[in-house]
Formats: sequence, C-alpha cells, structure tokens
Amino acid sequence: MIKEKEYVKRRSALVKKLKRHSITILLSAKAQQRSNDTEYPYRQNSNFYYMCGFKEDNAALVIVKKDKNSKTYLFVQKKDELLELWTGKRLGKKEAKAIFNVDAVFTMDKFDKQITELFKDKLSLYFDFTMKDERVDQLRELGSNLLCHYNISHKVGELRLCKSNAEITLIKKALSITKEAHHLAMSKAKNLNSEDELQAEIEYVFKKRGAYSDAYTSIVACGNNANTLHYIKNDEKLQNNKLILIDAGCEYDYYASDITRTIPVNGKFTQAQKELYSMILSVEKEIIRMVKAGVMRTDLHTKSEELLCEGLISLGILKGDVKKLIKKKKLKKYYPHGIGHWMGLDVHDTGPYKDTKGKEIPLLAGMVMTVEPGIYIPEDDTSVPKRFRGIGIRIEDDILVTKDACENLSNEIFKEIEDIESL
Ligand SMILES: [Mn+2]
Repeated sequence: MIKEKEYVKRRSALVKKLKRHSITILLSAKAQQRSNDTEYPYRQNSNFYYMCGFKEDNAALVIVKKDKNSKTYLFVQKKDELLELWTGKRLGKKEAKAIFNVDAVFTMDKFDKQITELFKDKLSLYFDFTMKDERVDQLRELGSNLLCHYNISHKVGELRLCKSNAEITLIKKALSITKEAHHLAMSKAKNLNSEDELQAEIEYVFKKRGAYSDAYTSIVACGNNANTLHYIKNDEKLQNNKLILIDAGCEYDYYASDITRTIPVNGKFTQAQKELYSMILSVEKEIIRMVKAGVMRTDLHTKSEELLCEGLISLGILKGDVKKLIKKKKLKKYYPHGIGHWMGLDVHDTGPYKDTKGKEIPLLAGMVMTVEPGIYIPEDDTSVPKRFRGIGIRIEDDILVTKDACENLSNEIFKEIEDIESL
C-alpha cells in the first residue's frame, strides 16, 4: 500500500514543476458502459490515482498555485443511500477529509461553481485534454478565457518515471503472483486442450491470489498464432510439438507486471525450437546485463537488433551482412517491435521517453522497464529453412534500473530450457 505521506510528497513535487499562477485539474476515470445497463469493471485513471490514491468514480483533484503557496482540493461523490445500495459504498466528504491530507474536500455537485470561481483569477490551466470524457468539453468552455493551457499528463508522467520503494514492493508482489501463474502454465499445458483453457488457468491464479485483474489482455498463442503480435482471441487448440507464447501479467493494487514466456505444448522443445529459443534467450540476458542508469533505451534496442541479426544469420534464417540487413529492414520483418517499455501503474507506463526539448531521457535509477526481444517467423515464409517456419518466440522480463546495474524483478520466473522442461 502507498501511504498518504507519499501522495503528499508527490503533490509537492508536482507543485514545484507548475507555473506560479496556475490551476491543475485531474479527473477520475469515467465508468465505462459495456452494454445497456452493464458496466466494465471500474479502474481509476492512473495519473489521478498517482497524485491522490482515491479509487472512486466521479471525483477530481484540484491544485491551485499562487506564488509559492498552493492549495489542494479533492472533489468526491456525495453520499447517497439509494445509489450506494446499487453500486457500493462511497467514502463521502467527511470520511475523505479524515483520510486524505488535502486543504479541503468538496462534493462533486459543487465542482462547476468552485471552478468558475477559481477561473476568475486568470490563471494558467494544467489539464489533460486528451481524456475521453464529456467533462473535458465542459472544462474547455469554463476555461476558455484562461491565459495558457498546458498538458498535465507530461508533468505527472515525469514524476511516474522513477518508482519509490513502496511502488517497487507492489510490482514485486504482482510478479510473485504472475510467477505462480506462468509456472502453473508450464506444468499444465501438456494436459490441456486449448489456448483459452490455459488462459483460464493463468487468470485463475491472478484472481485467487488477490490481484485485481490482468494488467492487459493475456496473449496465449500456440504455434503460428504467436506471429500475430497482439493475438488475444486465444481460442484455438493446443497442438503437439508446437510452442505456446504466453504474454500475461497481473495487476496488483494498481501496479502492473508484464511477462512473456514461450513454452512447448508437450513439455519438450524440438531441436529447431531449442536453437531459436537459446539464441533469443542469450540476447535477452545480454541486453539485461547492459541495463543501468545513464544508458539510452534506444541503444539497448540497437544492440538487440545487432545481436538478433547475428543470431538469425548463424541459424541460416538470414543471409548477408548484419549492418546491411538491419538498414534494409530485413530484420524488422522478424523483429518488428522495440526492446521494451516503461512499466508501473500502466503496463505501458505513460512516462515520457523524451524530455520537453525532444531529447531522449536516459535510464534513471528507480525506473522499471521491460526487456523483451522476440523473433516471429510466419509459417508461409519460404525464404526461411522449413524447420523454423511457424515459430514465434518472445522472452520478457521486468527490470529495475539501479545506479550501477539493474535488478531483474522477474528473475525467479523460469526461462532456461531445462527449468521449463522440468515443470
Ligand atoms: Mn511488454
């Protein structure tokens, strides 16, 4: 759990980044309708959650900065016995004031009036106008006479880049559940019929161990299906002698995990699978060894391209010169994605990759990034030796950047061939 003290610290760090006379408005996520009167499970907006930890719908956080002073206001839903009977308990104004260390708590029905009052001061407005919400248009109208509009999500994103110890603890907890799920998949695949059965086993562990849900839709792709990068249908039969690419991670108390393992259906890698898998695994390990503060993520990607290209040449899948093959985008056909991304409250964390001047942000101690090289060979690619066709392999771990090196947070999830086969 993140303590209130930490949220206060985050807000004062944000205030330091804001213009002298400004108002910042962060809105809660809106409950999304699925069909008729059925809703999707509610999940708070990550930026809003990061700044205050409030989990309810129909809420707002407002920070007013005047010179060096700042005031923070939380808007929450009014208590309503009848509505609470249907949709669950609301904290209400009084309780919220006792829990959250803000200057004042208002109910949401006062929002327009309060904001109109605050907007009279000709401040600059920080807001996320990209949110999909009718309240955005409303605010745009209310704030049309304000001096300047800035996007708040970049500022919050900067704060979210480096994780606190409490955040790392939650990511580790998410990973401990995800580990159990992947190990269960490794031991059960042999006895299951279809991709969705395997998906069910994985997500059963997520729920049973107290994770809110998956951090993203699981990919369980057998054989050639692994060559569809965002394959989420997961409804085909598991085929003997094929591999299954499983990209699945739970979200625990709002923090993500993002793990890919590629395992044989019948528990044993074939010779061709083994050769390709070992090559990608050694590249993954080599890239993880390079991760430390100061390194550029794009340099990790470039290195992964070189190593994978060399590997494909040595396996006879590509022919020619490494540099030329990469330049002519011959490798991109088999390695079409990046080496990894930031991870945190979101599986693809929204922290920026470039600073405001457009310069790449180097790795910083406390960042968490994925390292996930992969090779995908379509089954109809006749330019590749037959034994490799229809194989898609990705291996993905979650890495904490430290000052002089890094810590592989998912180190305990099996990825060595012998370990996978032993399960
Ligand atoms: Mn990933």
